[in-house]
Amino acid sequence: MTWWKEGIVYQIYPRSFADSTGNGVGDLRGIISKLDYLVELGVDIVWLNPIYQSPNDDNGYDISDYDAIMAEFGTMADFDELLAGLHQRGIRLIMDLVVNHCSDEHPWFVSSRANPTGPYRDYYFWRDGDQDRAPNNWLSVFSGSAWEFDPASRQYYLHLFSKKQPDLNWANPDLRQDIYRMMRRWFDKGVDGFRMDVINMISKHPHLPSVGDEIQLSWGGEYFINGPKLHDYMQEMHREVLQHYDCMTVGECFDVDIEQGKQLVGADRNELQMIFQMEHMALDHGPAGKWDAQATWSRVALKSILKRWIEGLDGIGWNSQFWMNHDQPRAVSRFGNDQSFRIESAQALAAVTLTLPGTPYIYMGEEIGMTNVQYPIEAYRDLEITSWYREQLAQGRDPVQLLTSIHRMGRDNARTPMQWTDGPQAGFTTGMPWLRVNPNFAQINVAAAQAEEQGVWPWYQRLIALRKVRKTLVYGHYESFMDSSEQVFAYRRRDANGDFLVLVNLSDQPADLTLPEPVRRDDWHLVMTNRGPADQPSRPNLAQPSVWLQYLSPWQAVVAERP
Ligand code: TEU
Repeated sequence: MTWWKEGIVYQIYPRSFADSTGNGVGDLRGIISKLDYLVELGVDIVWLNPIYQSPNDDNGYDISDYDAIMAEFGTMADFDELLAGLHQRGIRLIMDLVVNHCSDEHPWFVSSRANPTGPYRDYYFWRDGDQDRAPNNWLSVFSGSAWEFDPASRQYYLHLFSKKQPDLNWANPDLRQDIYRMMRRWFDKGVDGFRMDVINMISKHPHLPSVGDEIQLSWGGEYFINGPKLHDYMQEMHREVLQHYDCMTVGECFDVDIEQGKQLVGADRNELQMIFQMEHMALDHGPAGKWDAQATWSRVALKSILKRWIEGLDGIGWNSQFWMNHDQPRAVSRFGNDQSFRIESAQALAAVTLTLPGTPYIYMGEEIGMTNVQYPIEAYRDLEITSWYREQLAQGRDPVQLLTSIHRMGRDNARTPMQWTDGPQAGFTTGMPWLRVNPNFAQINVAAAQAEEQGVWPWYQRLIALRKVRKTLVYGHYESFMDSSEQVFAYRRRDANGDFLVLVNLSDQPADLTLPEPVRRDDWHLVMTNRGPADQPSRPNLAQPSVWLQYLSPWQAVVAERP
């Protein structure tokens, strides 16, 4: 079954999607109330961010009970109803598997910390150190040292993320079997797969060595990303669990090159079916990483990254296509133009991910062109934002500069509540939302977007419908043109069942089209475009000496087909 290749994924961040109780936090019954919306949009698979019991230090990515539903989100009965509701509508559900770490409130860790000689001590990384000298100089992703001192046992434990997210020791076979048993329980409930959180971090260098001169806190990625046993663990997980279910897996993998990608998703590798390669998500990271407010990015580099991954994985594995997720800023603000061309640029970005090879992922709100926000610092809730801001402020950085970076790249940009209507709190909640609603909800909301015939939502709906009926857009050969153009992303998708030409102007200026002769001459008929005279003939023949193949308007996308 290749439903996971042909399906279109819609990512729901449950905390911000729809609140059914009025407590200001999205929940499972809120999602249940929107199932017909998902059918109307046309998506086939839902990826749900973590819904398990959690103290929410990192909004559910710190799990204290893998088998219970977070109380704020509802009950297991609500989950069962949600899953049944999705399946009744032909929509599959993939859950978020967070097994590089768990919560420090998980019983395993509580026991591990309390009993240095107990069975769970080795489920984590406990190492000697003294009060002011951690076992190594690794940095945590969420600022500061990756080690936390435990006065009772006078040892440190490793946490690559927050100190409430202790890393699990995958070298321990008992831990691995506990994880596999948990996965089977969710599969046996009918779940259709997993998105696997930072899964290529689960194998650490056995000696956990410091980086460089040991004194300076440094990023230790070389010692825990794509580690020595990663493939052993992934192939064991496949043997023990995944091969026994008709399921979908997608691994969140930082710092993976094509060769490493092939190791993870090659059809004969029996590991994962696809990964999120994150290279294009770091395009606008500067020397200071993601928070560098002055960093810019190039469209040529963006296109070459996407092309490299398409061609690099072609024939042996599969690919995912996405512009954002719950950790990234809003796509139309980052890669489009949310001021002068918000609708057109949102449409142009959709035209790319929904016509490229690979499984397309739509993050909730992308389909209506939701944008970044500029809140005062006290309005932010994300642990990554607040810990970075505190650390940088302590180092004497200018708060205005820091806020500029947060406005540009902060994860809460993606986590503001879904904007359903122009009513109170955008129809997300009848209470006070856990995170402020974007003030532009009066203009940007589902109800308004669905009513806008030439707008973003109908464009997504039509593109999704096109991809579902024309499998050439899923499986067809990919050939790109105009690779050196800083404006235009141009490519052809063809196989025995179809021949499509996709032309997208990813810029604010008109763009000349310099397609190679044979392509230019071919008899292209327009399938859809987001600009140009609304009264154009339904399917003008683009091969006529017409303006269509001479230039594209700003953010114009054209999908054409050779009949
Ligand atoms: O993300 C991994 C991660 O490093 C990101 O949080 C990173 O900070 C972000 O891409 C911006 O640079 C995963 C989850 O997606 C994230 O939500 C969790 O906070 C994190 O792991 C820990 O589980």
